[in-house]
Amino acid sequence: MTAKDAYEPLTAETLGARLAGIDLLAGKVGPDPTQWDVQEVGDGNLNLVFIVKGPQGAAIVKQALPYVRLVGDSWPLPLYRAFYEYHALTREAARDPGAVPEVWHFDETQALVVMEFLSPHRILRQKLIAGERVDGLAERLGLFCARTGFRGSELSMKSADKKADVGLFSGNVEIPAITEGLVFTDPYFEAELNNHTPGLDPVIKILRDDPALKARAQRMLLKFSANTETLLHGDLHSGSVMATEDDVRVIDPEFAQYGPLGFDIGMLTANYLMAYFSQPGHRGDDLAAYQDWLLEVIEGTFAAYEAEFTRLWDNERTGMLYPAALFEDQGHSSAAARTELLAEIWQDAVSICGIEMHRRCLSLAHNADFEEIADPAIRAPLEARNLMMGRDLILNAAKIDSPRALTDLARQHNGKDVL
Ligand code: SR1
Ligand code: MG
Repeated sequence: MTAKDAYEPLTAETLGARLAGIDLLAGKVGPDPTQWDVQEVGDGNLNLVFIVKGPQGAAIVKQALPYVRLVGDSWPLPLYRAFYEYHALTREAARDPGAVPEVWHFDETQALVVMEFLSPHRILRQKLIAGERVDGLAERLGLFCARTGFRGSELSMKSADKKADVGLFSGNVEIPAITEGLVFTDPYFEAELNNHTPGLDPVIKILRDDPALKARAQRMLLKFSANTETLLHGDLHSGSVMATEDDVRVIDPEFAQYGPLGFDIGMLTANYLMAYFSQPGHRGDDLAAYQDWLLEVIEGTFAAYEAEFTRLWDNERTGMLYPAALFEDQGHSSAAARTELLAEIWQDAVSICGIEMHRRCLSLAHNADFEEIADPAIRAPLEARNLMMGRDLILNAAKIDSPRALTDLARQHNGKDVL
């Protein structure tokens, strides 16, 4: 296969013959494609994902499809998302070494990325559903959000470089449009692709009948679409993280775009909270201890974020923002400015968190935390707690002034019978 060949989706049967000429893949897996064992394992919403195993090792081949896999070819989606995923992966690798899988090959025409096969890693969401703990999870993802956020912004980057990169990523229109619709807008009216668990209607009515809530969500959409503070992962939920019991990697940044610093950590927090609220549907004996651990992960993630952001502020503040020339060189501490900025990032994260909690129960793409609770009579009351907490976060973000206040609120909602 050459870069000039027209795009064609791979199959497990054709992959060996078509990709045998990629030296780095053959070098990792073995030179003879007839010895490759290829399986298509994609269970996400968008792409083909193949595990390729050979006598020398294994690789992942991820290929974009020209439509949304979850919906079918009635929803076309540009192949260019593979290009943005590739460029996001290279930036994340540079800004937080070791955080993402190694990329071995990129083919723009075929919209495919060949990368490291992470093993024995599993998708974090499945581990949380299974009640498994991951050592160092909070620290690792707190560092990831702080490093990619800080180092991808003009706190650190030269403005010319950052602005050129904003230009590059501004070509990614259709993928952010998914987030703009599915995440920020669709939950708050009867959008065509929405679905929800039977029994939730009284709670949904509260949300959809509240213009103040809708206005807050739209205010966050304005920030999301208009702020180019940093390069976001853009889809940092627990399905975009792979982990063992003590190693954590971030995958799937195809939703990468420039946006507000608080976005990634806010979305991640929502997914921890959905893991938290769904736990009674998955376990009995160790329920309270496991839920406590999930809230500790949230607090620990923000603690790691703040500590790393502060370290980078003190040591890598080389961009045009908050320059030492204005502060330290004048004998003025910049600590208060940093604290104020961190407070704003926190506020954005809290609001984004609430919105993400809503969309995963009301919009198109639900998550397995709740969906794997087969009985709607068990699922609905747990989703109702999640929805009401999301509402609190959006409406009262300004009053929730710390990660501890947020986890206290989660405990309160977890004790309420909403339906
Ligand atoms: C149509 S895509 C639905 C969702 O899957 C991705 O993982 C994103 O979260 C997107 O919103
Ligand atoms: Mg994904």
